[in-house]
Amino acid sequence: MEFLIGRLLEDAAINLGLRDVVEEVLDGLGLSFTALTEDEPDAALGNGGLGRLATCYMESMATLACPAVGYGLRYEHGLFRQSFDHGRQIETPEDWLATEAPWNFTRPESSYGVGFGGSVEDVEGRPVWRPRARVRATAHDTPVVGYGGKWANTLRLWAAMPTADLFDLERFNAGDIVAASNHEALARALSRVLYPSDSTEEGKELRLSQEYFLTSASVQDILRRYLTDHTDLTGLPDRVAIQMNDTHPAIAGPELIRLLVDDHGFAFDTAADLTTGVLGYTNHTLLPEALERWSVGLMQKVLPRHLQIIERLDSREIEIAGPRPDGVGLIGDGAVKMGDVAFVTSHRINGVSALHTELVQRDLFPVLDRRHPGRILNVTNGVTPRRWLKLANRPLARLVTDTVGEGWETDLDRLSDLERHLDDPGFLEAFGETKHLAKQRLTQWLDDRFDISVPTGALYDIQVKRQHEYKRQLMNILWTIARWQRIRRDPDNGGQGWVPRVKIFGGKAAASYRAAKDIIRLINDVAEVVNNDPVTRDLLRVVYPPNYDVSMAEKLIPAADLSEQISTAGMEASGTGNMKFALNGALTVGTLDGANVEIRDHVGAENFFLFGLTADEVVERRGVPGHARAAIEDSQALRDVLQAVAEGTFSPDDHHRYDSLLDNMWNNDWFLVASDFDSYDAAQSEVDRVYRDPALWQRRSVINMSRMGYFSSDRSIREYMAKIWDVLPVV
Ligand code: 26Q
Repeated sequence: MEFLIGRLLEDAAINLGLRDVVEEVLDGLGLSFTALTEDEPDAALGNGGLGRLATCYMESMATLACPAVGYGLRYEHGLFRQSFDHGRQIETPEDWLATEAPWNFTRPESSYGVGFGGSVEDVEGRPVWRPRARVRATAHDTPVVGYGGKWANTLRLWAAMPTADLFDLERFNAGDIVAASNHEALARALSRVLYPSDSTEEGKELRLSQEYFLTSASVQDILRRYLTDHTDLTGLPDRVAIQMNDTHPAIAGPELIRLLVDDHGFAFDTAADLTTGVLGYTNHTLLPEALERWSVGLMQKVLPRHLQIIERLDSREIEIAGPRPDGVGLIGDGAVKMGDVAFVTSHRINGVSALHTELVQRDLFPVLDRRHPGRILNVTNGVTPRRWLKLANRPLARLVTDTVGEGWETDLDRLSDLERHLDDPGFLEAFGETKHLAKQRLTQWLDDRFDISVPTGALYDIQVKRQHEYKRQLMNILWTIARWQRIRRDPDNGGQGWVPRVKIFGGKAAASYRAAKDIIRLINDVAEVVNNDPVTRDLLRVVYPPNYDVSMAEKLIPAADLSEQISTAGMEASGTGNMKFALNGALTVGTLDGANVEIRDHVGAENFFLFGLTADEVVERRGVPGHARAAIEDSQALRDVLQAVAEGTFSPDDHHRYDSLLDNMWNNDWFLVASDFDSYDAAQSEVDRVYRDPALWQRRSVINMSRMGYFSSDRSIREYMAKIWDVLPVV
């Protein structure tokens, strides 16, 4: 459902080996390459990590010559644009299609009908679905060029159009004009807008219809392609693999079974076996509110035939794996559980980091895992080094080539050669210079774009990601307040001075997510006070540039000294920003969560600022009544911070602005900000200590970068190819 693409021009130019040539030619014409690239809209057809991962994987598949099509929706409006009004988030519609899209190739010949609603009739003992409405899906293709330019794949995005077939016309002629135009309204709505909620359940009929529209068009396209070269559909699992990106397309199982049974005459069990052989399911979240469930009533209304198939799949699961405990099954509490549907229709289910996969096994699918042992496996996420190093950080990429030679772009383990230069003063100086340059580029941009001025000589401490309580931007800003209070109390820190810090935040909150929006406002309110305080100005700044997107990430990440990966343990499935920062030489302050665990294993515990409760301790602590109150009462620093917020220090015009946030801190604190605060504070002191020793910091920075080879998305894709898809490169 999501591809968070960003801009493509420079990416394509790099992968074709033409970037510098293009720049030179444009120079000769008096045109600026940078200005040209910035003319391209940043395509944000995704919310966050899941959509960006899909895009990195598309790029890696093209680079590895793994023949693949990425299927998605051509949303007219991508993720909303974020701006701030007196610190409050305002959402406005995004308009990436407003300008001519040079990457778009419309394929009117690739077009399919997708049915909705209606009823299932029994025709001579066979079920026949008679949909009430039909919408056409038309393909819009974007080429995805692999590094080296030897192979390209296709990103195929479906646009919804009203059907002009007899079906409508009959109704129209019969005088049912409203019903006939309902199709038009449905079609226009289907690919109109991306659902802007990251990890929150949206029980909307339109969302289910969007999911089915994407899935049906894609599965039909896959069968059509297969049948142009083959006649026997029993060979499907040997030739086709479909990987579901979370449960958003989980109706793919029932849909493929429907097409095999209803259109191609297969027996149900054969169809189900073929389907399971084809499908794989990647889980990206454990948050209960993000696990998709559709009420039986809604399923009956929108997809009556699929509901029958799901019921049949449910009985089949018992036939295959034997009697099962009460309360287990694809349908429960009046709703279809899409995670369970995805599980039983897939031959492999994977989590996205080692810890996450363990939790998927233990907490999400304990029963299904026991009944179908060996289906769950781990594929740790990765990021493409082409975009996230070569494109985003050209000076550093050049230094890498000068130091380890050519070819690291497709063999990221080669970064380990950097460690041989840990005592080479020439290399270290050049390495330091690349960080300095990145900071200069960033400050220049902040100044040009937002009129924000920040010092370049400070520690750049960055947290950019979607706003969500479990990611704990709140802990970060509360700590920033503590820092401000300390500097004010003792401006020269007992004679040793303060490490100057620039605290940078970025990220959008779902429009309806009240708590996340309160936190955004608090960060902006704190920035207003702190940045205008003459006592602390040179030592502490808080910056929140609005509308964080892929292009902004490319500017921020290279400039970071410190990467904030501070989620409540057990809640961040993997994280991928954590990998991008470390690849650009940032050190991480983080919890034992998601891929942080593996990053720390790779870079060495001594090169990672660890703090906080473990995932098991988090579960235990939540069971302790009054844990938040106790933690606050134990922490002088946190008490002072909360008191300042409560007194209206950052909201002088409205002392009650943060009442609900504070009440939640004292009396609930599900995400354990209070419990982890002192431990985070200690880790931040250690950050200061190491940063005061530039040689030590730089050594750790080089080590971090040099050990990031494992986190290339090429490694992840090779694992999918070998362990799930059973496919080899075609070049
Ligand atoms: C569901 C129903 C209705 C509307 C929207 C949604 C919805 C949309 C997006 C639910 C979830 C998402 C996105 C989830 C996501 O981005 N997960 C992230 O996936 C990354 C890639 O694996 C991980 O690195 C992150 O840890 C995980 O949070």
